[in-house]
Amino acid sequence: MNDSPATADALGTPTASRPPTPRESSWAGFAAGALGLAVGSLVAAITDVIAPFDAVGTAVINVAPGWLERWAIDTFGTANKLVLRAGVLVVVLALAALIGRVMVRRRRVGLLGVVIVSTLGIIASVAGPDEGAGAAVPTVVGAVCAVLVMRVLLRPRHVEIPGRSRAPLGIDRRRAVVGTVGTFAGAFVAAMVGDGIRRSRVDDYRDTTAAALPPLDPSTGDDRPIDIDAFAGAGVDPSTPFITPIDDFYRIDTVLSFPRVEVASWRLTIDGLVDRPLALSYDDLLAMPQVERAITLCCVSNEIGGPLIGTAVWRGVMLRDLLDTAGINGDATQVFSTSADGWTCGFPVAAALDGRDALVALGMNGAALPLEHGYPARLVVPGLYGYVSATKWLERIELATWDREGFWIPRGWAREAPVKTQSRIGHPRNGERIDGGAQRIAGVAWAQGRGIERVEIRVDEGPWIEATLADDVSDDTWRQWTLDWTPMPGRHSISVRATDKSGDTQVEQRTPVAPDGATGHHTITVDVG
Ligand SMILES: Nc1nc2c(c(=O)[nH]1)N[C@H]1C(S)=C(S)[C@@H](COP(=O)(O)O)O[C@H]1N2
Ligand SMILES: [Mo]
Repeated sequence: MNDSPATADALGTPTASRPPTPRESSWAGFAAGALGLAVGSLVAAITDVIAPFDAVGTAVINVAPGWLERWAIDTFGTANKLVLRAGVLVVVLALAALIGRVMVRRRRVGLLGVVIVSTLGIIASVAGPDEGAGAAVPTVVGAVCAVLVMRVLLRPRHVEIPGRSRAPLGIDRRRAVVGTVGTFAGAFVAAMVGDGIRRSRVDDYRDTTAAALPPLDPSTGDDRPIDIDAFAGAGVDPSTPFITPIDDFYRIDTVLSFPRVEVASWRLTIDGLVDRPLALSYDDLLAMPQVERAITLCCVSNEIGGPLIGTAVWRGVMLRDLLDTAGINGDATQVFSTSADGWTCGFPVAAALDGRDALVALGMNGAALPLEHGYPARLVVPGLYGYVSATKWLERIELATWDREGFWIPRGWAREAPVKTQSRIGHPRNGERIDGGAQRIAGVAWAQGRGIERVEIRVDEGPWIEATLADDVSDDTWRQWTLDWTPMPGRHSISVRATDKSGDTQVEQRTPVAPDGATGHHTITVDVG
């Protein structure tokens, strides 16, 4: 900021002065940027609006091209959001360092940089479906903080030179280092406090939503409750219990912080091409006949053998009952739904009416839906991948035509996406070293809507051998299978293929997950010692 020469060392003895080096100014920018981000996050936590950081990450998800998102889910799986956050952090701090460097010589250009970055933050923040102008405040406060701190860190020191006036000394290296480190420490504390506030808020919300649903009452038309622990075959494959515990249930969505829906004022709107639009409260839905169904849900992005699949006992209301009440207009071809976070998807009207158990689910595995899985209500449609059907934090079901496009469709995924027949080896694990002697190979196979007829295993280049199937709980759930095996020592490859009840056998040919789900056999390699 000041490069006029002066003289004095740290003790006040005159020496040659200098402006901050590019390195010092970059560090100052970096530290000030970190503080700005953290303060923004803290202010957002206090005022209960979206953190600028999350807002930018969400904006990246929304504008990213489909191939990039596919690559991210493919490469990082459910850790993709962690990677996204880290990416946003790196980019913002790199920009802050650059701005710090520019600021020393060209203050206005530096300030312009701050304005541009914060404008992006503000736009991203106020763009959220539930955010107002107040969401801009954290970014503004954070940016102002960052600029002020940067000025302090890069301010030249002045000395009183006897007999002369004040002379700028240039930057004091020690003070710059201490100031920069102190700023990082401040950023850390602000980030931690903000995070603590946010966590406790989510915990409070979780407590208010954890109330048990009223038990099913068959005398009022509800289903008989399913005894989750009593499912046959529950222990067939130790790595894959028949019902997936909530904590192990995969989670895929586009939000960085899930919406906290106010249940008292929440309504499920059913409108569009219907005779009688509906707006149903949570209690309205609970007052309708409740059904309980075990249904396997899976993600189109699940690689062969991958983890993005789970089976839960879903409890709620039949979608077709709701649509019957609303009265579907004959022109409707798509059931198009929207979530509280503005995510959308759609599936053919036929899938809601063809007799399958499409549900508006309020409960999962005997409790209210967990926040992560869509509280207060979500759709579950057996036989369709989640991205076309399973809207979490459900707010609106619109009867529409196919000119409406769900979130993933313009990003390169198929409009219609029935689940493909698939199978997975759960035990042993790929690459595992196992003892010789009697072994058991085990896993699951699924073809929701059609059901599993047969599962076969092939070891090395041997013949396909039929596995033993566990109980056939329903066509909408996966089916566990086992095969006893006494291997010879050495390395073996094991493959699995399933045949569904319509007679189709999984093809060997591998295709990628996009646009409508992977094909191919799951094959693992084990070393028998
Ligand atoms: N609101 C919302 N609902 C959503 C999504 C989303 O991104 N946002 N993702 C869908 C996808 S791609 C899948 S596979 C399922 C996953 O549901 P789960 O997270 O409960 O396993 O939710 C679906 N519902
Ligand atoms: Mo998905």
